[in-house]
Amino acid sequence: MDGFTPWPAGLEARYKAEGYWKDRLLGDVLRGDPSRTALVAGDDRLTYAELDARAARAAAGCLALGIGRGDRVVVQLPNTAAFVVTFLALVRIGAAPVLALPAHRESEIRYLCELSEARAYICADRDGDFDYRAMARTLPVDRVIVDGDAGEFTPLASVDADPVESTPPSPADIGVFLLSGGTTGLPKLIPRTHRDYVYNLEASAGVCGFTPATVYLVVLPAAHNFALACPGILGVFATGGTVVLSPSGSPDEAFPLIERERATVCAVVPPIALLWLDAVSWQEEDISSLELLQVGGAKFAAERAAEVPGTLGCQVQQVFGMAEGLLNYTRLDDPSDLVEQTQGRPLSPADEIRIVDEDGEQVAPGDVGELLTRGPYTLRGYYRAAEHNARSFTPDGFYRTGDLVRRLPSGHLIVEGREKDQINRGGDKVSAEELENHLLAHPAVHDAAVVGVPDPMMGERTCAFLILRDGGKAPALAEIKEFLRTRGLAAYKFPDRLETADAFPRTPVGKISKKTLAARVAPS
Ligand code: OOB
Repeated sequence: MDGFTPWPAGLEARYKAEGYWKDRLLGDVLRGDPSRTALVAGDDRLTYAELDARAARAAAGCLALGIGRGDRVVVQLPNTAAFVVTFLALVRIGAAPVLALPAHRESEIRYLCELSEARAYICADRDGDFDYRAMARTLPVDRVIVDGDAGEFTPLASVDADPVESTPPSPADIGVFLLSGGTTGLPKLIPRTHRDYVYNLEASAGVCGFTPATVYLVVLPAAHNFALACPGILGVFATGGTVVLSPSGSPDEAFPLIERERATVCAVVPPIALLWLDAVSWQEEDISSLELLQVGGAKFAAERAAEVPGTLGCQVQQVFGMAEGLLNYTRLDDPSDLVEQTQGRPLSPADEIRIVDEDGEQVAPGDVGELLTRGPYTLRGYYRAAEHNARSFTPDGFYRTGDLVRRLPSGHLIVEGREKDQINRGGDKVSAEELENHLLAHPAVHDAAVVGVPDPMMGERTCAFLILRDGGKAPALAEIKEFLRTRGLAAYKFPDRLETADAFPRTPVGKISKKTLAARVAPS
């Protein structure tokens, strides 16, 4: 597989011998009782047998279009049954979905199509005012498949044929590509093999106590690793429970679904958890079925975590994960101080953790340093990114997370900050360099530096410092947003605030000091 960095043979043998990697495939995760409900989405209510049959027909339909093993397909679908069926169909025939978020726009999607040399792009017809079909017309792919009104393109409903036998993929093949949060000018693709992702979702389902009685409400984008496989949709399928899709995490949409479907588990980012903690006082729905609220993607404050059981009537679990692999969970039987104050401990006994200083030396136990990790479900290299990989991994294959953590004697990690040049906007990741590059294209901008500003709801918001060209007039925030929209950048990456500067403060080695810049706008 070109562009894929395999695990070394010694570790591969170990992960197999110790039972982390089994010969299981992502296409075989539907393990529930055939007559039980697997998926509830809008008006769709599918049993395991029905979902299996739909996936088999869609898989045959893809094969008939010439999509098959080893192909990549960019998938950009919202939380609908079509997403689930499409995902299952592609992984069954060994075509790897490249999972874009519904919020991505031409800048991101074009790059994903190019980098992955996608055979097809599968999208919805619209998202509110935005027309995916208009965007699709300019993309470098031979085939566009549209869920809904397809216009001149292939309707997703027509990707349907009588099931046929096909050669299954190998467990060592790439099963799915996830998107990295990114610290560079362009997003990176994370290849996840069938066997590592199956381990990821099965082990997660074990730690989170999923059973056939689990009713899992999806409020985050289904294409995000957290909602998909931590344990997520796939973890539910592997243990025989029911998945319920919500279009969003808004209490107006999510609470009625919890009440109606008697949902037991939900995964959210901190801003949604904060919203729910407030919303219980005015929402009238009965959400007493909820047993577990998983919170992750960004730091969830200990004080707020402590409020969850009393206010929402369920257990809270902190999840510190990454699309690159490593997952940390607080355990269901952890004492409350660990659940509230830490971001959990590694999922797997085979996860290796190093916490290092700037010179790469391990810090003293309990000290803060950068988290490095390797293990049976953590990537060994981004896809087709040799140069970046040389910086992102140690010579012995540890992934440099860019997260600053300290470790308690129990093994639990506390996230103390970040070293990477990224803004974590309520769980949505914004690469400073990517946004800066777009800002630099604006005619009034001479130089740009993007930093995070603390925010009570979002954790951080995005502030762009601009040095203007000689005599230039400072553009208004609305104008900059409109400019970025025309450049096809996803809206969650737009700055929330603009500041101008005459010069940027520099570190002793001459790099822009983002710390100094951030301090200028931090609330005192
Ligand atoms: C999840 O995945 P990504 O790939 O969107 O982002 C990973 C990064 C981490 O490196 C860290 O910087 C941050 O997001 N992060 C957290 C956190 N969870 C993630 N920072 C502080 N506290 C936490 N609990 O965000 C993700 C993937 C799987 C499960 C959950 C989250």
